Parts: sequence; structure tokens; C-alpha cells
Amino acid sequence: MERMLKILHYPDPRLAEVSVPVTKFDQKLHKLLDEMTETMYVADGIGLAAPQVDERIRVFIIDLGDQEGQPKKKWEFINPKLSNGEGKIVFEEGCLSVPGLTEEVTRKERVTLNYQDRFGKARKLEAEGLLAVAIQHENDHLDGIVFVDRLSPIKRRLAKRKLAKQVTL
Ligand code: Y12
Ligand code: CO
Repeated sequence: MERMLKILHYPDPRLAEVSVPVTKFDQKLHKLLDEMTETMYVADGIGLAAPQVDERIRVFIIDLGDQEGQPKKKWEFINPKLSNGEGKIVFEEGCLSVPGLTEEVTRKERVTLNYQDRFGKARKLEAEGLLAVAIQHENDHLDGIVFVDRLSPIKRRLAKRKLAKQVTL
């Protein structure tokens, strides 16, 4: 059992910072990835980015759980670079850093992601649908963007008021 990491909550200013690339694919990185995985599972999330656990590096993980017949798979993305976005998809997003709020966000339907695995090996993934949404949501965290920032000004204001009123544990 790995250690549970503390998840920062919006609007913590640390969530608004831009993260730096990973240069060492060592034991320390592997430990963080394992602890992030445990934290995501315990919190019942489907994605988690390193800055959400106060580590400003370009790392995120995704596990969508069982998806229509496809077996469960945990993805680890390090130093991701998004390209070739196509189409539009609207999805009701939530975030472990924004408990108690879900809102519809428009993203690209298909994306290509170049990234490295935990050993530094270069990899490429063509994703669509929910996986593409999750990748864009998590990649935003690496640039200091939370889904609330992607809402229209009116919806964002309402969302912020709702969050400010709510008591978080
Ligand atoms: C699609 C959209 C967003 C992502 C990013 C990863 N998001 C999550 O892991 C969301 C977790 C989440 C958890 C919630 O709390 C519970 O279910 C107990 C939740 O519910 C409320 O806050 C009311 C919402 C989201 C990936 C793919
Ligand atoms: Co998030």
C-alpha cells in the first residue's frame, strides 16, 4: 500500500503554475507515479496530474476503468505533447481538485499525444472520445489550467460562487 498524497483544491494558486519537464526517470519518479495511482484510486478519480499533488512536473495518469468491453488500463504520461486535435466533444467534467462541481466543457474529439513512459521511452498515442477528453483535461493541469478556467465567464462566476460557499473537508 502506497502513501496517500494530499490533493490541492481549486483555487489554490499552486494549481495555476506551469509545470516543468521531467529529466530523470529514476526511482523517485516511479515512487511518485505509484503514490499518485494509489491516491487516484482511493479518491475514486479517473485522472490525476502531478501538480494536483503539489509536484510541479509534467506527469499525469489516467485510468478510465472498464469502458464498454475494453479492459481497465492505467496510463502513465510523462512530458506529453498534444497535436492534431480534430472534431468537437462536449463532456460533463469533474476534477479531484474541484470537489462538488461538474460542468460541460468542449474539447477536441480526437488528439495525438507524444509522450514518454516511466523509463523515458518515447511513445505515441492516438486517442478519441473519453480518453481524449481525459488527456486534454490532465494536460491542462500541467499548464496551470483547471476546467473551471475553460467555462464561459458567466458559468465560471457561478461556479466560483458555488465553490466558495461550499464547506470542503
Ligand atoms: C473526463 C473528464 C475529466 C477527467 C479528469 C479526471 N477527473 C476525475 O477524476 C473526476 C473525479 C470526480 C470525483 C467526484 O467525486 C466522487 O465521485 C465521489 C466527483 O463528484 C463531485 O464532485 C460531485 C466528480 C469528479 C477525465 C475524464
Ligand atoms: Co483535474
